[in-house]
Amino acid sequence: MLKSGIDLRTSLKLPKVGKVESYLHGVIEEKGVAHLTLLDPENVQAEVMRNLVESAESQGTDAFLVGGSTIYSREAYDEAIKTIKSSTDRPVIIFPNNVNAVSRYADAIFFMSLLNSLEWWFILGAQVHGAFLVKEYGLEAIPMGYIVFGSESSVAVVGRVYPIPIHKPNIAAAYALAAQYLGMRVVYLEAGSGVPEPLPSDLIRTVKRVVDLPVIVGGGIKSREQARDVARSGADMIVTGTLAEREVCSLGSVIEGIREGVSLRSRSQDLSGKQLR
Ligand code: 1GP
Repeated sequence: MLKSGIDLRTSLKLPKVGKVESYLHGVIEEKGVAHLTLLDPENVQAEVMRNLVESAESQGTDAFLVGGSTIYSREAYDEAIKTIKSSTDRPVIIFPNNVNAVSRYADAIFFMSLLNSLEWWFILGAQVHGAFLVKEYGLEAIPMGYIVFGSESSVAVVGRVYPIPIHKPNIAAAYALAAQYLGMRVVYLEAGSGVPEPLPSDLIRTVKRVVDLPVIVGGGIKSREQARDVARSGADMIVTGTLAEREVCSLGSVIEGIREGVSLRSRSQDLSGKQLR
């Protein structure tokens, strides 16, 4: 109580974890890993979007991300999100490349900072420019640290990334820990869409050992075995984009690979929860 008699204690309103983020936490608790299907409206024709979404859902995907490094048309983006929303009950989350990708029709947005960009715009500029729009649309914002590896992918080039070597896991872990200490609630380790290989297991393991946040891993995951290894290494959420767009019927086998990875992970832990290897 202040001297004036005005009690300010009730005025403290802290940001809450929203519905979509809680849902993702629930999926991770229940299944060990959440599978996210990424759709880029620039790669998927409007006519096939509905079938693709229904097929991904029937094969067990847990949520949809919508985004791509070169999206420019707000109208096309809005239309794609409306189609996806009307084809599934799973959450639809914006995975933005820029301010253009803030759409009122999604359930949530990964409010992300590209931590290893050399451009202020991708670290904080676009976020400042888009923040009021997110508020106006009532979108659930999920604060995320985005870390991009390699230099060949579209996201690395468009995002002016200073590439982190994939064989220096401690550097990646330091970025991830900085994200945690800055208050971000999820970290995304990105190999880049369509790259030949997913991120290596020791990189994912090291990051998981260091941070307490859910870790998303994506880029280059196209087979059951790759999905199994990424899940086994400790990823909490796994993203597949290119495979979903080109060969949606194979998503089921990636999701099976994830389940195998989770069960191998539990077997390699002792009763105190420590990793044996
Ligand atoms: C890209 O991590 C995602 O942002 C997905 O990558 O298209 O290689 O599955 P792929």
